[in-house]
Amino acid sequence: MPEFDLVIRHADVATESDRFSTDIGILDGKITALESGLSEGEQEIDAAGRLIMPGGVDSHCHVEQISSNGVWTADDWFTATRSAACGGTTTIIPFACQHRGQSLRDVVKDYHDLAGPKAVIDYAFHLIVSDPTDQVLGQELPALIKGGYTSFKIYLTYDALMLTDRQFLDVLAVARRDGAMVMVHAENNDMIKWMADRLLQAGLRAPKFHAVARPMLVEREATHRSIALAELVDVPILIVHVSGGEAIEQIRWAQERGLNVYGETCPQYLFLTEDDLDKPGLEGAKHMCSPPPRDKANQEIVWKALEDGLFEVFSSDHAPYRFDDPEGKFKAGKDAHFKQIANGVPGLEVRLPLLFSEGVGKGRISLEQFVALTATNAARLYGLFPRKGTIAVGSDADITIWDPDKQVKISQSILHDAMDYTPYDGKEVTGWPITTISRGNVVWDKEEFLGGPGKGEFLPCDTPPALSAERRPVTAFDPVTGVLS
Ligand code: DUC
Ligand code: ZN
Ligand code: ZN
Repeated sequence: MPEFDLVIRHADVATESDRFSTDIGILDGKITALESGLSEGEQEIDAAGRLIMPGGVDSHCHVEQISSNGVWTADDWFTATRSAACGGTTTIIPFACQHRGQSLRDVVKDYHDLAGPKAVIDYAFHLIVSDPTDQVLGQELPALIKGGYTSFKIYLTYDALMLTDRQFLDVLAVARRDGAMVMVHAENNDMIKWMADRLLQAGLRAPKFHAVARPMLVEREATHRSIALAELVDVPILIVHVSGGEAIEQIRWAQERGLNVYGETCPQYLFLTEDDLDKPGLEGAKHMCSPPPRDKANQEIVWKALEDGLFEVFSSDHAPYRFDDPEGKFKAGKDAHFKQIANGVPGLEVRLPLLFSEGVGKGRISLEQFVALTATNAARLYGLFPRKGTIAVGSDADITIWDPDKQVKISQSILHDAMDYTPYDGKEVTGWPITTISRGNVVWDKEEFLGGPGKGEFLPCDTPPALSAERRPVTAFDPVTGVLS
């Protein structure tokens, strides 16, 4: 009887802090041995000449979620997780999104019903809180946090989802009291609406005006405001999908003050620009997301911040809406104006290869940084480490084997999501995940998907470690009890 279900031989392993050669022994979905010369496994993989890394953890993606404009994402839980697996990702953390009037508990149950039978890889949930009633704040959130939903996203824009500053403070206070990470979509709603109304009145309807109505300062203002509100409550926050220099300046300012403010960026801010929204006809819609991609100078600033360690995580923000589909981007019709076009871009499968090729391959970030940004930091930030995000004895056997020299021209035809386009069409990359292993099972190998629906497991998240850090209130007012301390 072999000692292991699977042995990976001659593994050149990269983690967030280390590089070593070893065999990897896997039993019952866990890594149980890391040393050379392991005894035989029931299955064996020879990884000589390849690179072995922890499977990616994509901590920002939208799966089977309905937008505030009433459009469903193109991917369901099967196609999204298949696509993730084929791109080297083994854990995703999408959202369970509360719309006003809904009980969060019911929302979470509904998302579980969708995910359970279809997920190919493991998953956790962030909660989108859009209706922080007394019931939600006082009962549902505390119970859900105990149940392993230890992160929330809140919006400062979109009429249907956004919170007022006061509601945001209420959510922050619950996060502080019960131990949860708050993620913020930081854009100023009134500034956007004020500009969008004027643009539309002037007959300016094309996709490129999406970017005109959401300039960098809209993001800068909301980023700064979020930092100030979190500072008042003295609780960590993470600013999601940071697009350029002015928001980065705010995060750097906060970090230099010693505040626990984290940042996330995404492929669209490294590889797309606002010029992509100005492509002929309706093509620009393929590149519409919020915040929008900025100019080349901002793209370079985002790269620099990634290199310097300002960002904690690099996520896809996969928000897929098909281009040529009456239920997709143009559900409101082909003559829809920019506010009516569904807003988001896909990216689950290309997130890792894009950053590997342009970041590691071009010498901008180290391999260790790559692993940290794409797997380890997200696992740690959201309370999944060390089960996920690393290669260590006792961790889940979530492993990606890379061919660092494989040259690939990205096109929709090689991807495994349910989309009809990729915004990265034609981009040539070097390095691709050729095998993906999810809890010991090979789910992607030799350009073939081998996984199955329902094999993914729900991952309850622990208290994010940042919430366990010592507090240092900035005022005499205790933000949880409301009394002077
Ligand atoms: N925010 C997201 O996080 N994703 C897609 C669109 C948006 O506004
Ligand atoms: Zn957002
Ligand atoms: Zn998103």
